[in-house]
Amino acid sequence: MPGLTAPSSYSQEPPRHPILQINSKATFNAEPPRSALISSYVTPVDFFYKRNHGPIPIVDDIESYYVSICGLIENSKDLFMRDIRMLPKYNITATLQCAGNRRTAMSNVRTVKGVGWDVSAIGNAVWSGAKLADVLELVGIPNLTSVTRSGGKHVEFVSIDKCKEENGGPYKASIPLSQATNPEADVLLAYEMNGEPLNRDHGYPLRVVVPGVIGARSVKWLDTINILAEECQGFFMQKDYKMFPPSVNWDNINWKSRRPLMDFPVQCVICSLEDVNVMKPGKAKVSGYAVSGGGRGIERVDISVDGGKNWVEASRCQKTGFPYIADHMSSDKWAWVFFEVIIDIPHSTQIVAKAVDTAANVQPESVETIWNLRGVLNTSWHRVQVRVGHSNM
Ligand SMILES: Nc1nc2c(c(=O)[nH]1)N[C@H]1C(S)=C(S)[C@@H](COP(=O)(O)O)O[C@H]1N2
Ligand SMILES: [Mo]
Repeated sequence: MPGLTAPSSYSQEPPRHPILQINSKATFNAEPPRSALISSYVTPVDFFYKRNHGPIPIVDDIESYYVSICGLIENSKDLFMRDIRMLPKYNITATLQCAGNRRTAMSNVRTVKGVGWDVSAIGNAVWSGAKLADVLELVGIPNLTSVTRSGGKHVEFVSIDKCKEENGGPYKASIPLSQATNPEADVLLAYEMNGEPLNRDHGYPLRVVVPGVIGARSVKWLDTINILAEECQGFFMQKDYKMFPPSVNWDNINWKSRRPLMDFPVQCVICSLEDVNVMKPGKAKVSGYAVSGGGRGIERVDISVDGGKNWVEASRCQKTGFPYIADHMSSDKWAWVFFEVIIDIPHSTQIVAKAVDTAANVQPESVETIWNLRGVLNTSWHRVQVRVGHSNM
């Protein structure tokens, strides 16, 4: 691999911030505490969740690193970093969310398989790089193409990391060519995150960012782009990151019966409170994040202080806490919003949050009804418990 190598052991992992809660060390999977997540509209790189399926690759020579574009196109081409940097640079604020976010809460219903994420396998960053639509145009595939002359309909991204699920082969995924060649879809080959070069954990020197789609399709440490007739046949497209009905178990599962997950549904989480809270009676702030996939915005967030019988609408917060976004205030088609409401808590109760997106999709009420054996897409109403104690009793 030109300029880029993938170690087979975990002895050369990058340093990580101590605030992260580690769900597994090798492969490294970690998320920030929920309270830290809402301290800044743009998530600092150090706090951003890290989701890996193998040891972190190492760039040993950035000058000789290139991405090969091949498959069903007339002329294959190798693009060096300087070729990619020559294309117009776009800054896209996009929220990346792992399909396994909030899996732990789903596993409380019945056992599921996968990394035990709490509510912070999500982050919002300003990604900078070339649009994939421009890159493909450079190799002779015009914008808004849904099939190439040689029959290509999908764009596969191949990394170099060594994943046990791929029998030691690299992580890979694909998206439809129509999305890849649509400039409005804002799919990036990103070389910067929050104004700094990508770090190793997040895909240095180059990663894909597919806004509005589950994180699994945003391939890090990009090595090859393949134009294919069929979608990518890799493990993470065909044997993982699919959602099954509650009736499917490990004995009757038929992977072919379901499509790979792409756009994520509407989601919201209360981050100002833990799952269980002990407090005095009085006012409390309920705040958190809300986001939807596919470029759909958030219409509103409803909060209940009586387990879901009565609701008040939360207000939307100003984008806070990160100087870099001062000049990017309007580019948030793909990004989360923060919500906030001050509520009165007279007695022990359950606080609930649910979001509605701009297509009027609402989060499902109960996690039981969306339970699935891989524990993906837990977007059920977010519930936290408060136990009110009277201090003078
Ligand atoms: N090459 C490669 N790309 C990858 C992965 C990986 O393990 N290897 N994990 C995917 C998954 S499942 C997610 S959720 C995101 C996580 O991106 P992050 O670590 O930058 O937060 O990267 C995706 N891209
Ligand atoms: Mo993920």
